[in-house]
Amino acid sequence: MTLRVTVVTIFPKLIEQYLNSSVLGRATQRALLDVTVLDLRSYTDDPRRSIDDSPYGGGPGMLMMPEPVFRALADPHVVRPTIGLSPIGATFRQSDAVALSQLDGFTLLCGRYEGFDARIEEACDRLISIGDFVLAGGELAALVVIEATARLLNGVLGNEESAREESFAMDRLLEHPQYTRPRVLGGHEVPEVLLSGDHEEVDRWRYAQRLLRTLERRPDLIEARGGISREEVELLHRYGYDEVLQTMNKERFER
Ligand code: 6GU
Repeated sequence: MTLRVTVVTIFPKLIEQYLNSSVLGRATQRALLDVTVLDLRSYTDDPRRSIDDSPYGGGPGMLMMPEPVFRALADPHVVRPTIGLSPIGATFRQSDAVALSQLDGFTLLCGRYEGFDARIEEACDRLISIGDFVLAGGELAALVVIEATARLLNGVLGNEESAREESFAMDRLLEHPQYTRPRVLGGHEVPEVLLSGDHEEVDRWRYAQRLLRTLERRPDLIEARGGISREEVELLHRYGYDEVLQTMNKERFER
């Protein structure tokens, strides 16, 4: 099945350029993804092709006008849900990418200027932000959403990557460290266990590394998954990583 995505933007070439490369180009070639880009300016009705106007009540900057957007959203290519890209939206997460990848399609509306006329926001089924910072427009955010979603479609990634994806989705831990050749680089050696050929031991070590990294770098993820289990504490203990456990409030983390 093909995921049908429509993007409404004033920079259609910017979107198309990126879509033709990388993972997204491959997904499109394999007919797993079909992106239609609509140029917002072609839905204007004045000779200057205006798409922005100054805000009522005064203040700096320009707002995206509602009429061209409403005309664009009436285009037969527009597949619902309609998602407005805006810093006031809900933060986009991996779980959202998973949910979008299971739809028949969706439409992304890229904002530019200081924001949308509020009636545009109301017309969208939902608003999405890609994080707590401000971009000049929604185009990069649209590409982020499309890439995060399309790479989850069956057949876009190889089997190996899909399996790793599954493991992240299930236990929500960061990736373990990985190494390729050379074995020794300026005194930094590849951990012995990875050369041992003992696959079960490698799996255990990797799991301990994932726990360790997540505890150190993203304790918020550990909290979100409800702490770490007794078996996981054991495992860290086995590899001598007691220190990281001691520096944390054990009560809070143990589940
Ligand atoms: Cl979706 N749009 C803009 N303009 N800025 C953002 C964003 C979106 N997400 C984070 N910052």
